[in-house]
Amino acid sequence: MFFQKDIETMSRREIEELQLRRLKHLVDYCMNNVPFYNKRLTQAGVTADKIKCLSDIQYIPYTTKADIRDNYPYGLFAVPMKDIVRIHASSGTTGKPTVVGYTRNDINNWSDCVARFCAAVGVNDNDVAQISFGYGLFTGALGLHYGLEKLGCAVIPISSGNTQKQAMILKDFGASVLISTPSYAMYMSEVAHDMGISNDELKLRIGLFGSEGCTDALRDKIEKGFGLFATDNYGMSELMGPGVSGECEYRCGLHIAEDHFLPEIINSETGEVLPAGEKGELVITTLTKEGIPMLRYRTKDITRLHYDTCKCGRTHVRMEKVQGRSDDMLKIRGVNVFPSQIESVLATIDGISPHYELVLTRKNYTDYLEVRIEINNTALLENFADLERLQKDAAFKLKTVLGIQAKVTLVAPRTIQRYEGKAKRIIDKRNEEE
Ligand code: DLL
Repeated sequence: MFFQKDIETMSRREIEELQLRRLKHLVDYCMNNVPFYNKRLTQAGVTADKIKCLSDIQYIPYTTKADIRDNYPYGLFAVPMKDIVRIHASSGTTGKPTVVGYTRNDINNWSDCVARFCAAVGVNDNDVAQISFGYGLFTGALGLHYGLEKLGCAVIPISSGNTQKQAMILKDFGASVLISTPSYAMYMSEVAHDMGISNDELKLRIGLFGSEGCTDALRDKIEKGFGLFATDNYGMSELMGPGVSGECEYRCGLHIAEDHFLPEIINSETGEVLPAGEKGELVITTLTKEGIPMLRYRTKDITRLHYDTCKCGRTHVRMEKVQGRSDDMLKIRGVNVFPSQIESVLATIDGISPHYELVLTRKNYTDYLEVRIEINNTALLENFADLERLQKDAAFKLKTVLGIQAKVTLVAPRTIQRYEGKAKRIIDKRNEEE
């Protein structure tokens, strides 16, 4: 099923003409409304009339998360605050979040993009959709909410957490579509079965999962666990939120909404643009965003693009499932966590050394983070009260900055392994459970 068939099935020529027109306008728009871009573009000698074809995009400098951070909170906004109707944020690499703002048009385009990928896997106005993403600064819940409402679904904004209640509502309210991270869906299906709820009592038929990767093995388990058709969708707050791309019923890649996003694949080390079909880092230019436009934003997500027309009839390019990151960002219970954030917290605490290890585990399909920190004074080991105070202080500060609970384990001086080269601080055991 299509939500905007004319757009979703445009010929390649039409798509490229539209993209070029929008790209030229965007360059002008950024030049005139965002001092940061004005400086960058001027330094690079780029003006809208120098962009003659799509490949001329290569002359525009990349934008990174650090650029957003350096202009915290609103420095990259292209409109005055009176035109912003929504603000979201995601984790930055330091304690400060990455802030994004939306105009009314942005919200409208965003909900179109979300409605498209929902319709593409068969969601329609008869559906009852349970949104089990956390409502808040995270883009997942409200992004799906507006898109599903636009499609005419009955939305249950239950938010995340309280899993037994989630399972009860799934059954009692007759939800036919579930929206969550894949790991939370898996956990919820186990809780539902433990509560004695069988799939026959549920009306679930489609899962719209995203915000983190999902292996084929996990997808199979969720499908069996809940008796639904599990689909993947992708996005990020800096670009909009969910809705950048999503699978169709054939699940052979995620269609990127190419009228709003212009994708490129680059070599993440050299910055060189790679030919179609090669694997590398996804770079996206937002073609229509008014609130906080992004010129060649480096997503750090590794994937590959396929331009052949899909069996579903959609012509918009498909990206393969995200295959990893070119930086060290971790997704823990759907939340972005950077080891550098943890380091910045630890640096503020007296009594601990800069040596630490992050141990990630998964139990009941839920991620757990343990931060093992070395104390710097053996004498502390003798004093239980001081140790406990230190541990609580670290746990509290980590929770404030990361937004998720971490278990803090203090260990004796010189017990964490030292490395001569790049330190290996992350021990990820999460796939051992699957
Ligand atoms: O996770 C937006 C989103 C919400 C997408 C709900 C889909 C559904 P951020 O919190 O800014 O935004 O995190 C963005 O999450 O760069 C990827 O590394 C990762 N990610 C998002 N979707 C997927 C996916 C939202 N389907 C970061 N598969 C991105 C793998 C994903 N990784």
